[in-house]
Amino acid sequence: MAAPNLFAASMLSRAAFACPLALAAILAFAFASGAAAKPVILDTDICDDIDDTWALALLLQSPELDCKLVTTAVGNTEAKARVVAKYLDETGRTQIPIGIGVKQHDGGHRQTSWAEQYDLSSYPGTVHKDGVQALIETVMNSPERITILAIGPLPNIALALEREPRIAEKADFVGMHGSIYKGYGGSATPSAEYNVAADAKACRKAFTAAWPIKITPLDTCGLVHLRGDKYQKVLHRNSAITSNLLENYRIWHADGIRNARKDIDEANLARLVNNQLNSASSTLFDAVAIYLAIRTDLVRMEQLPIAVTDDGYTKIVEGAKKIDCAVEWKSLEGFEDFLVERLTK
Ligand SMILES: [Ca+2]
Repeated sequence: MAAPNLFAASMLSRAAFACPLALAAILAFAFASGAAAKPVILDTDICDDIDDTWALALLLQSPELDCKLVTTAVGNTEAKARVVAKYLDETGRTQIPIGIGVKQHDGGHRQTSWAEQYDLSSYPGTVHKDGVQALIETVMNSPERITILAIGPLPNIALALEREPRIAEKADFVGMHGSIYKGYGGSATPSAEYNVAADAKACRKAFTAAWPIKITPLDTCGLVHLRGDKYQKVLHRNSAITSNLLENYRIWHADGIRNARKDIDEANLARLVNNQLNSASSTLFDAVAIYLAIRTDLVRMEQLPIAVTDDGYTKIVEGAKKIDCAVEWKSLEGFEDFLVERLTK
């Protein structure tokens, strides 16, 4: 967080001890009265899993963060950029530049049909064809320290570090990566987490660079779902942020079922999609990385020496670079409330 104004600063230490609610009110005052937001770049593999779209929505709804660029990662990064552009256009945030990341193929992804008709040249903001260069320039030209918020595999970040290693001196790195003590679904055995395993070499490059690193591994991010009243609040909010998010959720979910059951008829497909859409979110891994760029009070952090193995594990290895890891929730419910409050405001 950037320094709040003098009034807020003078009240912070007393309020932090006296009453958490008072602290929240003072922080809200600080931002309402013009405290500078933290500049961030979002590097996202949006369209593979749906949680990136939830993370993007949370970022747009968080006044503590000022998004200077969104870069798309993995696969058909141009098709993914169309989804980002349409979402930013629909939500009135087209001042945010978009960078097309390293393109790996021309195929489709689970959400890309949502923006198939969107013409990138009609995006009112800037679209950089070389997203990696745009990321480098955004970091190097930023008057203040910037945060790279990475919520996918890291081919863009690895290439950026290769082209311009000095970005690691000018940026902080916050990511959704790895698995320390727990694996998928809270299992007692660590997993080769997808964002690491999909490009372990790139992750190792990012995790050994000179910048400070903060991650939410599966230990925390793998446990986040919205269900019940919390999910219903998002479902029925009907704002540009939530309705476009839910449209993407619908297309993503339908596409997943179609891929798994090629012979499914339309009526059955609609029934299955509606059941899911009306009841709960999927696991919202990436939303926790956005939260970590703002606050860490709801998680327990450990600074650990982390090495990335060739098969995609993040292991504690003496002598490896120390990384701040969110290893456990102090209040998962508190985070879910935070997420719902942000998305529905
Ligand atoms: Ca992701």
